[in-house]
Amino acid sequence: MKSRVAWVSAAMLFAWWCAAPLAPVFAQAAATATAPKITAKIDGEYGYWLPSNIAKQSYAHQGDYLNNLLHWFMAILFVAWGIFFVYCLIRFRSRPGHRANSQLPHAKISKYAEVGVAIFEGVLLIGLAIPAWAAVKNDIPTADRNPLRVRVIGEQFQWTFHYSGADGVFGKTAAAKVDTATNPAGLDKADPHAADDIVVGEFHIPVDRPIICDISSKDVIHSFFVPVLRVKQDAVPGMRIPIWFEAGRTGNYEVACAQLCGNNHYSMRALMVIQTAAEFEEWLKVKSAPPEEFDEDEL
Ligand SMILES: [Cu+2]
Repeated sequence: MKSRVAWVSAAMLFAWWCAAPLAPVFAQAAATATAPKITAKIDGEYGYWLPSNIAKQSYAHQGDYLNNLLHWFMAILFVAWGIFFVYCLIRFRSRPGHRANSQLPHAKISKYAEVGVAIFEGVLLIGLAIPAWAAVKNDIPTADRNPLRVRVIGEQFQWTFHYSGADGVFGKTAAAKVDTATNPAGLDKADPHAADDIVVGEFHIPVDRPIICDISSKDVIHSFFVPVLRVKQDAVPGMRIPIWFEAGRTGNYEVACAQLCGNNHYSMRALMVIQTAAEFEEWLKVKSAPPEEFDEDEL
């Protein structure tokens, strides 16, 4: 009897020990269950391979090309090495009259081959990868191409998009003014430039016009990810990191977070609406208009 009580107590203690660390997780999940939901139909094909590519900037297409090339290259390597492996298993197996030898051969040729591969990889990194990445990050569209600048702010677990409005100047922001529900960008309403600023949870952009996004985060590291535009950039607290792209097709697409940023990371998504220039200007006008005064006479 005594031992049964001891066993039950031990089992209960063990269950509590397992479940206790989960309590804050459940509490946080309940608090953030109000993450924005996307009800619009998402365009673009999402199949077994990459999603459709609607980007106009060249790095998006070069990336897809390199991705395809590397997969074919790896497929050929995989098959070739597989055949060589099976050949070696049979050729050097232990059998009557032949003892399998586990000693590595000390041939000079393999040492030269290894040094050659290391030099080749160094050339690939310094001569190809670093210049390619520098071109993507540094060749930002200049003012003559009339790029649209949008601030993108990540937080657990939503994206906020801040537009400068008709005056083209962002209003002042301050961390002390941030309120997730009423002022997610921390806009200083006293600043005259802030009057026409637009802060929304939906990402509206015009088609066929370069977009420069300044990515930042309010809490942990997130990652701004638009699969159909081949855009991915970490959002790091305390930094404002630019990334640029240009959409070539209108429609509804999805912005995701590509950095495991907490237990509701899966729900950190936003609707991206790519519109014609006229539709986008109309949307800007409607959004930046001051709220209508309440008129008692109209009742
Ligand atoms: Cu995130």
